[in-house]
Amino acid sequence: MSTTDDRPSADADGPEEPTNRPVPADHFREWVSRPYVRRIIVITVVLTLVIIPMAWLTLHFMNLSGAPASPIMSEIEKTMFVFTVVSAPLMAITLAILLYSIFGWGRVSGDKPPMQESPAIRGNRTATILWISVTSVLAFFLVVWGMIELATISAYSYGATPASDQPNSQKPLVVNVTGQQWVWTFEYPDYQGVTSATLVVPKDRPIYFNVTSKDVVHNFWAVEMGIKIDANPGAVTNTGVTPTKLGTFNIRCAELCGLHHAYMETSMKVVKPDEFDSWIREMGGRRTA
Ligand SMILES: [Cu+2]
Repeated sequence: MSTTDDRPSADADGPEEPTNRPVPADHFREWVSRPYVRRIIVITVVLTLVIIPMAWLTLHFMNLSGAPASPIMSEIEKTMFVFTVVSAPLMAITLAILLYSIFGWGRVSGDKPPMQESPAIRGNRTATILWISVTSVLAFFLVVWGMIELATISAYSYGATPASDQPNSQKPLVVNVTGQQWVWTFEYPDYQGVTSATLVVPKDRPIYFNVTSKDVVHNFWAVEMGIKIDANPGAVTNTGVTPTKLGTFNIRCAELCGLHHAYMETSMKVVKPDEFDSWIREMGGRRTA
């Protein structure tokens, strides 16, 4: 009963099932119209429509800690969301093929011969042109978007420009950040060198950070602000941000730095400008610049 031409019996909803018939180069349309190809396309569309709201929900839960608390973080989140949306169909088609391979063709047992392999569409001109143009457009979009966002974020973060050279009418608040195993220290050079284990800053004022380390490499990460930079021993790195939301946010070390790395965290309090001034007075500081 079994010959190489045996196929599983055709089911009610369509006689077309994968066979090893060759696909001529101009028969791409015929291939696309096959029931199993059409089913995979439908699953891809459905999964895409599921992935996009899931990405939105993930962002929503991430933001429960207060993000985005700066224009930088808003830009980063926008980029994460847009990139997830444009890559959702690719993730969906991969999952669709995987799921259909596992469940769509069913289990083969007994006398039933295994489903024969579908013919390759390798060398098909339509498929090649479609594949190359779609991926090129996607890659081009990601590069252009990425470069624009990088420039935008650099402009917000003050990059490596010293605080005194800022064109901004509002003078940035300088904070010297020092990492050491396993604590952070914040010094305010404009206020007689007030130091604190908690970072307190006024809202809506640019903050300029000089970051360094006393021992090994750490990484200063102000989570909801969207800034992160290495703290290297013997060198100073710079970054900056303008907090635009009142509240208490997280500061973490983002570079594995030893036994208690996971506990190397503190908080960042963004307060109203007058509250900041009274905090400085409480700390015994006075404006020196
Ligand atoms: Cu560390």
